[in-house]
Amino acid sequence: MLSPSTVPLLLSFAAAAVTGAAAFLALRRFSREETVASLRQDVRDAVLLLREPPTVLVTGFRAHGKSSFINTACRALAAEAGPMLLRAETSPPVTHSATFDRCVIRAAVAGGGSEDEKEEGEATCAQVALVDAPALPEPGQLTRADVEEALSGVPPPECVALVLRCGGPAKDRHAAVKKLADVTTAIRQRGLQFVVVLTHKKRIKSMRKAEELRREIAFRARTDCVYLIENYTAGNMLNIRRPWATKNNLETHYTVLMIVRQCVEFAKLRRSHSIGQTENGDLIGIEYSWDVGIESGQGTSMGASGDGVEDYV
Ligand SMILES: Nc1nc2c(ncn2[C@@H]2O[C@H](COP(=O)(O)OP(=O)(O)OP(=O)(O)O)[C@@H](O)[C@H]2O)c(=O)[nH]1
Ligand SMILES: [Mg+2]
Repeated sequence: MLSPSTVPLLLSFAAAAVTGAAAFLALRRFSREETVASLRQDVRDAVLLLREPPTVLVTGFRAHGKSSFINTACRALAAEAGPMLLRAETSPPVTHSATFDRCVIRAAVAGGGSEDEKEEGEATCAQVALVDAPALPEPGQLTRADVEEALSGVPPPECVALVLRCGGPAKDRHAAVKKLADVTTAIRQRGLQFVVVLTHKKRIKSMRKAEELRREIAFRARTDCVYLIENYTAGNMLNIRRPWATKNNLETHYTVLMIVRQCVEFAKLRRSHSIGQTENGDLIGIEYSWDVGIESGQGTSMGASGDGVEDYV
């Protein structure tokens, strides 16, 4: 039984513990915000080193979150807060692609966290060109020619972000994953590097499941550049307390900035392989030594025999 004199002592211990935990959480949040700001600054520095904005093609199957990924990237790159601004049109899954035409969204990259960096950011314009493209045909009908067509549009991509939904019906997901090896082979044969973006991360129930999925996709696509992300969506705007405000999520911010950083690096690498300079500093293209071209067989259904997947499992 506690004596009455110990109660105030216990209460002050409890208060101290709560204050300590709150301070620890605030410190941790502050340091995560600092990390995001410094990553954004790193993206900005890398973009400014390239003389022209890098061009990233965002492609994938219908309603897997391509346009939402672009909106998410724009928000994180511009360090926006408050209402979610939609640069690319999104819609709930329907029978046809919500994105009809290829369009280029120029995402501005803000400076880091400090006032000096922000002022400098406003003065020098750093941009990343994100190409929002109509969806690839459904996995069952996808041909090599379809992937070729997606890759050969204007402006020519320097890197590809291949968007795949984690959640959704298992049958659809399985069909999309089955085609992954073929799609990524076609991208590689075009001399392009790519990242795989797995959207709807919250649908994955546990960290273990998320890691298993990441490994499986990495294995099939033969790349380590696989990222899981929960996009910001129009649905996030329905905040009862503050209507139309979308709360920023540090994990989403960090992931999308990491993806863009990787794409910038791939674009830089591609330019160093493909671009020469004339005497007056103009850029000229030269052939890629590692672009082996697409094999014949255009119009044939990719992996129709079911191969191209089993090869990797
Ligand atoms: N919960 C959740 N919903 C998402 C995510 N990404 C996209 N969505 C939702 O999925 C639906 C389709 O998203 P879009 O961004 O329009 O997909 P898309 O790939 O551009 O679609 P098309 O242009 O029609 O091929 C929308 O209702 C989005 O709000 C995500 O990471 N999490
Ligand atoms: Mg779209």
